[in-house]
Amino acid sequence: MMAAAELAENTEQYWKNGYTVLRGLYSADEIAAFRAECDRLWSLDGLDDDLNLRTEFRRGPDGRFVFDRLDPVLDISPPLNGAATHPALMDALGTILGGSAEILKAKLIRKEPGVNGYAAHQDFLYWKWLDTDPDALCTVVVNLFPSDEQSGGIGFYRGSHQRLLPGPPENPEGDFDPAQLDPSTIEVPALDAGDVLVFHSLAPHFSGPNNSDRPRTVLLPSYCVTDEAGLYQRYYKREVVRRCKEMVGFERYFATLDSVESA
Ligand SMILES: O=C(O)CCC(=O)C(=O)O
Repeated sequence: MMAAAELAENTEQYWKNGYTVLRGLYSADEIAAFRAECDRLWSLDGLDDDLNLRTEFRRGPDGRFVFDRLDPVLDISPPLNGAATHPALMDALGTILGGSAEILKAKLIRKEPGVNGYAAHQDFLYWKWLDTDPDALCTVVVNLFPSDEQSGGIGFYRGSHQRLLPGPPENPEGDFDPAQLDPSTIEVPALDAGDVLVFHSLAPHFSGPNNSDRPRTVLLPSYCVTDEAGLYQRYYKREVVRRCKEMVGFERYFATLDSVESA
């Protein structure tokens, strides 16, 4: 467990800046075991199948689709489930958020060298349907390798987590336009393997491409302070239907299908 004084400082930073970094929650052996587990997961049969609803793709260095995330992941990975529900983490989250946290969702993102990052957004935009106070929701980033700006680490606009920012005029319900925020508030925390970022559901964040020569692998569980049972089940039942309805992640499948039709 973390020392109370250190955790008090983390709690203050979290509410002031919208994020904080927790250190020393996992042992070096635990991190090594999580990495080995990621290698196992990445070699499972069928991950590269376009119709696998668990996997999503991103554009790689040569413009081709590369498989970059497993979402959900906890149900097929007891070790990563252990990471996301680790007593030291749950204890720290309880203090920071001021109440007992339940897992909402969890994904594993492995950003290979050269692979693109994620445009600026606030997670809460995607969770409006939960009808929950944004202060009750957060995301945790468990870093399995060192991460910084060069390797495509996550960057934040410090202290801009007070409200949901509007999208651009042509898409007011969409992700906010980063031009409305002050670029001098951007920080990309440099993290060691095992460091844990915790960020508020309204914290505006983004990431760049991985320009390093190592994968930047992170486990990203999100949590909610709630008494409601079955939140995780509710989230993924809705998410699986959404992906099918909105055809999320099927781009490569459709491209292949079109080439078959015209052959
Ligand atoms: O892994 C990354 O680089 C960013 C991920 C992210 O921002 C998200 O999934 O919300």
